[in-house]
Amino acid sequence: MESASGANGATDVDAAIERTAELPAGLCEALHGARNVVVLSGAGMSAESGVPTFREAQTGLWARFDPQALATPEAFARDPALVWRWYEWRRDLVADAEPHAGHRALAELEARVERCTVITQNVDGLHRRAGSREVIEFHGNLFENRCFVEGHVLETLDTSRGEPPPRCPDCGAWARPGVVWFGEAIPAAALEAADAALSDVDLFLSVGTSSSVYPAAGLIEQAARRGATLVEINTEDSALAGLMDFRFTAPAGAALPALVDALGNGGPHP
Ligand code: BJW
Repeated sequence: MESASGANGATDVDAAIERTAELPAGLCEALHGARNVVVLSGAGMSAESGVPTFREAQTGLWARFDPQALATPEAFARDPALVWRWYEWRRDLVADAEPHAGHRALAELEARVERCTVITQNVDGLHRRAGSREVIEFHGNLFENRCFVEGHVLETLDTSRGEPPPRCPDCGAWARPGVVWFGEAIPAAALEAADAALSDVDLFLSVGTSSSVYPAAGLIEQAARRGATLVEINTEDSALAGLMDFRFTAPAGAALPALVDALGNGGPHP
Protein backbone atom coordinates (compact mmCIF):
# COMPACT_ATOMS: atom_id res chain seq x y z
CA MET A 1 0.00 0.00 0.00
CA GLU A 2 1.33 3.43 -0.91
CA SER A 3 0.52 6.52 1.11
CA ALA A 4 1.49 10.18 1.04
CA SER A 5 3.58 9.77 4.16
CA GLY A 6 5.37 6.54 3.29
CA ALA A 7 4.87 2.83 3.02
CA ASN A 8 1.95 1.30 4.85
CA GLY A 9 1.36 4.30 7.12
CA ALA A 10 -1.72 6.48 7.22
CA THR A 11 -1.67 9.25 4.66
CA ASP A 12 -0.38 12.63 5.79
CA VAL A 13 -3.84 14.06 5.37
CA ASP A 14 -3.24 17.71 6.12
CA ALA A 15 -0.42 17.96 3.63
CA ALA A 16 -2.35 15.99 1.06
CA ILE A 17 -5.50 18.03 1.48
CA GLU A 18 -3.92 21.45 1.60
CA ARG A 19 -1.47 20.81 -1.21
CA THR A 20 -3.03 18.44 -3.66
CA ALA A 21 0.11 18.72 -5.78
CA GLU A 22 1.70 16.52 -3.14
CA LEU A 23 -0.62 13.58 -3.66
CA PRO A 24 1.41 10.43 -4.27
CA ALA A 25 2.53 10.27 -7.91
CA GLY A 26 0.89 6.86 -8.34
CA LEU A 27 -2.44 8.23 -7.19
CA CYS A 28 -2.19 11.28 -9.48
CA GLU A 29 -1.50 8.93 -12.39
CA ALA A 30 -4.44 6.71 -11.48
CA LEU A 31 -6.72 9.75 -11.16
CA HIS A 32 -5.72 11.24 -14.49
CA GLY A 33 -5.84 7.93 -16.31
CA ALA A 34 -9.19 6.87 -14.87
CA ARG A 35 -11.94 6.22 -17.39
CA ASN A 36 -14.33 4.30 -15.18
CA VAL A 37 -14.48 5.40 -11.56
CA VAL A 38 -16.65 3.55 -9.06
CA VAL A 39 -17.30 5.01 -5.63
CA LEU A 40 -18.68 2.93 -2.76
CA SER A 41 -19.98 5.19 -0.02
CA GLY A 42 -21.10 4.36 3.49
CA ALA A 43 -22.51 6.13 6.52
CA GLY A 44 -19.28 8.08 7.15
CA MET A 45 -19.96 9.89 3.86
CA SER A 46 -23.01 11.54 5.44
CA ALA A 47 -21.56 12.02 8.94
CA GLU A 48 -20.50 15.60 8.23
CA SER A 49 -24.07 16.31 7.10
CA GLY A 50 -25.20 15.36 10.60
CA VAL A 51 -26.52 11.88 9.76
CA PRO A 52 -25.30 9.36 12.35
CA THR A 53 -23.19 6.35 11.32
CA PHE A 54 -24.03 2.83 12.51
CA ARG A 55 -21.02 1.24 14.15
CA GLU A 56 -18.99 4.06 15.66
CA ALA A 57 -18.61 3.77 19.42
CA GLN A 58 -20.80 6.31 21.29
CA THR A 59 -22.33 8.05 18.28
CA GLY A 60 -23.26 5.13 16.00
CA LEU A 61 -26.93 4.11 15.77
CA TRP A 62 -26.10 0.52 16.77
CA ALA A 63 -24.45 1.82 19.95
CA ARG A 64 -27.85 3.15 21.03
CA PHE A 65 -30.35 0.90 19.26
CA ASP A 66 -30.56 -2.86 18.76
CA PRO A 67 -30.46 -3.69 15.02
CA GLN A 68 -32.20 -7.00 15.68
CA ALA A 69 -35.18 -5.08 17.12
CA LEU A 70 -35.32 -2.45 14.36
CA ALA A 71 -33.65 -3.49 11.12
CA THR A 72 -34.87 -7.00 10.30
CA PRO A 73 -38.12 -8.19 8.70
CA GLU A 74 -38.75 -10.27 11.84
CA ALA A 75 -38.56 -7.13 14.01
CA PHE A 76 -41.06 -5.36 11.75
CA ALA A 77 -43.46 -8.32 11.82
CA ARG A 78 -43.20 -8.38 15.64
CA ASP A 79 -43.69 -4.66 16.27
CA PRO A 80 -44.45 -2.68 13.09
CA ALA A 81 -45.39 0.50 14.97
CA LEU A 82 -42.07 0.62 16.83
CA VAL A 83 -40.03 0.09 13.67
CA TRP A 84 -42.15 2.57 11.68
CA ARG A 85 -41.71 5.25 14.34
CA TRP A 86 -37.93 4.69 14.42
CA TYR A 87 -37.77 5.18 10.67
CA GLU A 88 -39.96 8.32 10.90
CA TRP A 89 -37.39 9.71 13.34
CA ARG A 90 -34.63 8.83 10.88
CA ARG A 91 -36.56 10.49 8.01
CA ASP A 92 -36.91 13.70 10.04
CA LEU A 93 -33.18 13.65 10.80
CA VAL A 94 -32.23 13.28 7.14
CA ALA A 95 -34.82 15.81 5.96
CA ASP A 96 -32.92 18.43 7.97
CA ALA A 97 -29.54 17.39 6.55
CA GLU A 98 -27.75 18.98 3.58
CA PRO A 99 -25.11 17.47 1.28
CA HIS A 100 -21.57 18.68 2.06
CA ALA A 101 -18.49 19.52 -0.03
CA GLY A 102 -17.60 15.82 -0.38
CA HIS A 103 -20.98 14.98 -1.92
CA ARG A 104 -20.62 17.94 -4.28
CA ALA A 105 -17.08 16.90 -5.24
CA LEU A 106 -18.36 13.47 -6.30
CA ALA A 107 -21.08 15.12 -8.40
CA GLU A 108 -18.35 17.19 -10.04
CA LEU A 109 -16.22 14.08 -10.61
CA GLU A 110 -19.02 12.70 -12.78
CA ALA A 111 -18.49 15.59 -15.19
CA ARG A 112 -14.72 15.14 -15.28
CA VAL A 113 -14.30 11.47 -16.08
CA GLU A 114 -15.74 9.32 -18.82
CA ARG A 115 -17.83 7.27 -16.41
CA CYS A 116 -18.42 7.61 -12.69
CA THR A 117 -20.88 5.56 -10.67
CA VAL A 118 -21.66 6.04 -7.01
CA ILE A 119 -22.78 2.87 -5.30
CA THR A 120 -24.10 4.01 -1.97
CA GLN A 121 -25.06 1.99 1.06
CA ASN A 122 -26.70 5.14 2.37
CA VAL A 123 -30.46 5.47 2.27
CA ASP A 124 -30.52 9.25 2.72
CA GLY A 125 -30.55 10.43 -0.92
CA LEU A 126 -27.80 13.01 -0.30
CA HIS A 127 -25.70 12.02 -3.36
CA ARG A 128 -28.58 12.77 -5.71
CA ARG A 129 -29.40 15.97 -3.84
CA ALA A 130 -25.77 17.04 -4.41
CA GLY A 131 -26.14 16.47 -8.16
CA SER A 132 -24.76 12.95 -8.74
CA ARG A 133 -26.84 11.23 -11.41
CA GLU A 134 -25.27 7.77 -11.67
CA VAL A 135 -26.24 6.56 -8.21
CA ILE A 136 -27.02 2.99 -7.21
CA GLU A 137 -28.88 2.82 -3.91
CA PHE A 138 -27.63 -0.57 -2.73
CA HIS A 139 -29.60 -0.57 0.55
CA GLY A 140 -32.67 1.23 -0.77
CA ASN A 141 -34.09 4.61 0.13
CA LEU A 142 -35.41 5.89 3.43
CA PHE A 143 -38.15 7.95 1.79
CA GLU A 144 -39.59 5.13 -0.27
CA ASN A 145 -42.40 2.92 1.07
CA ARG A 146 -43.06 -0.66 0.05
CA CYS A 147 -45.76 -3.21 0.69
CA PHE A 148 -44.46 -5.56 3.40
CA VAL A 149 -46.03 -8.61 1.71
CA GLU A 150 -45.74 -7.92 -2.04
CA GLY A 151 -42.67 -5.68 -1.93
CA HIS A 152 -43.85 -3.20 -4.59
CA VAL A 153 -43.24 0.52 -4.16
CA LEU A 154 -46.17 2.48 -2.75
CA GLU A 155 -46.16 5.88 -4.44
CA THR A 156 -48.95 7.36 -2.36
CA LEU A 157 -49.82 6.47 1.19
CA ASP A 158 -52.54 7.71 3.46
CA THR A 159 -50.77 8.25 6.77
CA SER A 160 -53.60 10.24 8.31
CA ARG A 161 -55.70 7.40 9.75
CA GLY A 162 -55.12 5.06 12.66
CA GLU A 163 -51.92 3.85 14.30
CA PRO A 164 -48.80 3.69 12.16
CA PRO A 165 -47.72 2.11 9.92
CA PRO A 166 -50.15 2.89 7.12
CA ARG A 167 -51.55 0.08 4.97
CA CYS A 168 -50.87 -0.94 1.39
CA PRO A 169 -53.86 0.40 -0.61
CA ASP A 170 -53.81 -2.73 -2.82
CA CYS A 171 -53.78 -5.60 -0.32
CA GLY A 172 -54.09 -4.03 3.13
CA ALA A 173 -50.69 -5.30 4.37
CA TRP A 174 -48.43 -2.98 6.37
CA ALA A 175 -46.39 -0.41 4.49
CA ARG A 176 -42.68 -0.58 5.35
CA PRO A 177 -39.70 1.69 4.64
CA GLY A 178 -37.97 0.89 1.33
CA VAL A 179 -34.61 -0.01 2.87
CA VAL A 180 -32.73 -3.32 2.92
CA TRP A 181 -32.79 -4.94 6.34
CA PHE A 182 -30.47 -7.66 7.64
CA GLY A 183 -31.27 -10.99 6.05
CA GLU A 184 -32.91 -9.37 3.02
CA ALA A 185 -31.64 -9.59 -0.54
CA ILE A 186 -30.17 -6.54 -2.25
CA PRO A 187 -32.59 -5.39 -5.03
CA ALA A 188 -31.72 -7.31 -8.20
CA ALA A 189 -31.49 -4.11 -10.28
CA ALA A 190 -28.93 -2.65 -7.85
CA LEU A 191 -26.83 -5.83 -7.90
CA GLU A 192 -26.86 -5.93 -11.71
CA ALA A 193 -26.03 -2.23 -12.06
CA ALA A 194 -23.16 -2.53 -9.54
CA ASP A 195 -21.80 -5.54 -11.38
CA ALA A 196 -21.95 -3.68 -14.71
CA ALA A 197 -20.15 -0.65 -13.25
CA LEU A 198 -17.41 -2.87 -11.82
CA SER A 199 -16.87 -4.87 -14.99
CA ASP A 200 -14.21 -2.47 -16.27
CA VAL A 201 -13.53 -0.30 -13.21
CA ASP A 202 -10.07 1.22 -13.12
CA LEU A 203 -10.32 3.47 -10.05
CA PHE A 204 -12.35 2.49 -6.98
CA LEU A 205 -12.96 4.89 -4.09
CA SER A 206 -14.23 3.45 -0.82
CA VAL A 207 -15.56 6.33 1.26
CA GLY A 208 -16.80 6.27 4.86
CA THR A 209 -17.68 2.62 5.15
CA SER A 210 -16.55 0.13 7.81
CA SER A 211 -16.56 -2.50 4.99
CA SER A 212 -18.16 -4.95 7.38
CA VAL A 213 -21.58 -5.52 5.78
CA TYR A 214 -21.92 -7.94 2.88
CA PRO A 215 -22.56 -8.13 -0.01
CA ALA A 216 -21.66 -4.38 -0.19
CA ALA A 217 -18.15 -4.96 1.19
CA GLY A 218 -17.70 -7.71 -1.38
CA LEU A 219 -17.78 -5.01 -4.08
CA ILE A 220 -14.41 -3.82 -2.80
CA GLU A 221 -13.00 -7.33 -3.11
CA GLN A 222 -14.53 -7.58 -6.58
CA ALA A 223 -12.83 -4.31 -7.65
CA ALA A 224 -9.52 -5.60 -6.28
CA ARG A 225 -9.86 -8.81 -8.29
CA ARG A 226 -10.55 -6.74 -11.42
CA GLY A 227 -7.22 -4.94 -10.91
CA ALA A 228 -8.61 -1.45 -10.09
CA THR A 229 -6.58 1.05 -8.10
CA LEU A 230 -8.22 1.06 -4.67
CA VAL A 231 -8.41 4.19 -2.52
CA GLU A 232 -9.95 4.41 0.94
CA ILE A 233 -11.15 7.64 2.55
CA ASN A 234 -12.09 7.05 6.15
CA THR A 235 -11.41 8.61 9.53
CA GLU A 236 -10.36 5.09 10.72
CA ASP A 237 -9.06 2.01 8.95
CA SER A 238 -11.91 -0.10 7.60
CA ALA A 239 -12.03 -3.89 7.80
CA LEU A 240 -10.66 -4.02 4.24
CA ALA A 241 -7.99 -1.30 4.60
CA GLY A 242 -5.36 -3.91 3.84
CA LEU A 243 -6.63 -4.23 0.26
CA MET A 244 -6.12 -0.54 -0.49
CA ASP A 245 -3.45 0.96 -2.72
CA PHE A 246 -3.89 4.37 -1.07
CA ARG A 247 -5.51 5.39 2.20
CA PHE A 248 -6.61 8.80 3.39
CA THR A 249 -7.25 8.88 7.10
CA ALA A 250 -9.44 11.93 6.69
CA PRO A 251 -13.04 13.09 6.67
CA ALA A 252 -14.81 12.71 3.33
CA GLY A 253 -15.76 16.41 3.27
CA ALA A 254 -12.10 17.41 3.11
CA ALA A 255 -10.46 14.54 1.23
CA LEU A 256 -12.90 14.24 -1.70
CA PRO A 257 -12.68 17.90 -2.81
CA ALA A 258 -8.87 17.58 -2.64
CA LEU A 259 -8.90 14.48 -4.81
CA VAL A 260 -11.26 15.98 -7.35
CA ASP A 261 -9.26 19.23 -7.41
CA ALA A 262 -6.22 17.15 -8.27
CA LEU A 263 -7.94 16.23 -11.52
CA GLY A 264 -7.81 19.87 -12.58
CA ASN A 265 -10.43 21.69 -14.56
CA GLY A 266 -9.73 20.12 -17.91
CA GLY A 267 -13.10 18.39 -18.42
CA PRO A 268 -13.52 14.72 -19.27
CA HIS A 269 -10.34 12.77 -19.89
CA PRO A 270 -9.82 12.23 -23.64
C1 BJW B 1 -15.97 8.60 8.19
C2 BJW B 1 -16.41 9.80 8.65
C3 BJW B 1 -16.14 10.89 7.83
C4 BJW B 1 -17.02 8.41 10.08
N1 BJW B 1 -15.49 10.70 6.69
N2 BJW B 1 -15.31 8.43 7.06
C5 BJW B 1 -20.80 -12.56 4.77
C6 BJW B 1 -20.15 -12.64 5.99
C7 BJW B 1 -20.81 -12.34 7.19
C8 BJW B 1 -22.15 -11.97 7.20
C9 BJW B 1 -22.80 -11.89 6.01
C10 BJW B 1 -22.13 -12.19 4.82
N3 BJW B 1 -23.02 -12.02 3.79
C11 BJW B 1 -24.19 -11.61 4.30
C12 BJW B 1 -24.11 -11.52 5.65
C13 BJW B 1 -25.20 -11.09 6.60
C14 BJW B 1 -25.38 -9.58 6.69
C15 BJW B 1 -24.05 -8.97 7.12
O1 BJW B 1 -23.27 -8.50 6.33
N4 BJW B 1 -23.82 -8.96 8.42
C16 BJW B 1 -22.58 -8.41 8.96
C17 BJW B 1 -22.93 -7.20 9.80
C18 BJW B 1 -21.87 -9.47 9.75
N5 BJW B 1 -25.85 -9.04 5.43
C19 BJW B 1 -27.14 -9.01 5.11
O2 BJW B 1 -28.00 -9.43 5.85
C20 BJW B 1 -27.49 -8.42 3.77
N6 BJW B 1 -28.37 -9.28 3.09
C21 BJW B 1 -28.02 -10.51 2.67
O3 BJW B 1 -26.89 -10.94 2.79
O4 BJW B 1 -29.03 -11.21 2.07
C22 BJW B 1 -28.80 -12.57 1.67
C23 BJW B 1 -30.02 -13.00 0.93
C24 BJW B 1 -29.90 -13.39 -0.38
C25 BJW B 1 -31.04 -13.81 -1.07
C26 BJW B 1 -32.28 -13.81 -0.42
C27 BJW B 1 -32.40 -13.39 0.90
C28 BJW B 1 -31.26 -12.99 1.58
C29 BJW B 1 -28.27 -7.11 3.92
C30 BJW B 1 -27.52 -6.07 4.64
C31 BJW B 1 -28.42 -4.85 4.88
C32 BJW B 1 -27.74 -3.81 5.77
N7 BJW B 1 -28.73 -2.88 6.21
C33 BJW B 1 -28.30 -1.71 6.95
C34 BJW B 1 -29.55 -0.93 7.40
C35 BJW B 1 -30.18 -0.23 6.20
C36 BJW B 1 -31.46 0.45 6.56
C37 BJW B 1 -31.28 1.57 7.53
O5 BJW B 1 -30.57 2.56 7.25
O6 BJW B 1 -31.87 1.48 8.59
O7 BJW B 1 -27.46 -0.90 6.12
S1 BJW B 1 -27.26 -2.09 8.35
C38 BJW B 1 -26.18 -0.71 8.15
O8 BJW B 1 -24.86 -1.18 7.79
C39 BJW B 1 -26.71 0.05 6.92
C40 BJW B 1 -25.44 0.42 6.24
O9 BJW B 1 -25.67 0.71 4.87
C41 BJW B 1 -24.56 -0.79 6.45
C42 BJW B 1 -23.08 -0.53 6.29
O10 BJW B 1 -22.62 0.34 7.25
P1 BJW B 1 -21.57 1.48 6.86
O11 BJW B 1 -22.16 2.38 5.86
O12 BJW B 1 -20.28 0.87 6.53
O13 BJW B 1 -21.50 2.32 8.23
P2 BJW B 1 -20.63 2.03 9.54
O14 BJW B 1 -21.24 2.79 10.65
O15 BJW B 1 -20.41 0.59 9.74
O16 BJW B 1 -19.20 2.69 9.18
C43 BJW B 1 -19.03 4.07 9.04
C44 BJW B 1 -17.60 4.33 8.66
O17 BJW B 1 -17.44 5.70 8.38
C45 BJW B 1 -16.60 3.98 9.77
O18 BJW B 1 -15.56 3.17 9.22
C46 BJW B 1 -16.04 5.35 10.22
O19 BJW B 1 -14.66 5.28 10.59
C47 BJW B 1 -16.23 6.15 8.97
N8 BJW B 1 -16.41 7.59 9.16
N9 BJW B 1 -17.07 9.58 9.89
C48 BJW B 1 -15.10 9.42 6.36
N10 BJW B 1 -16.52 12.13 8.23
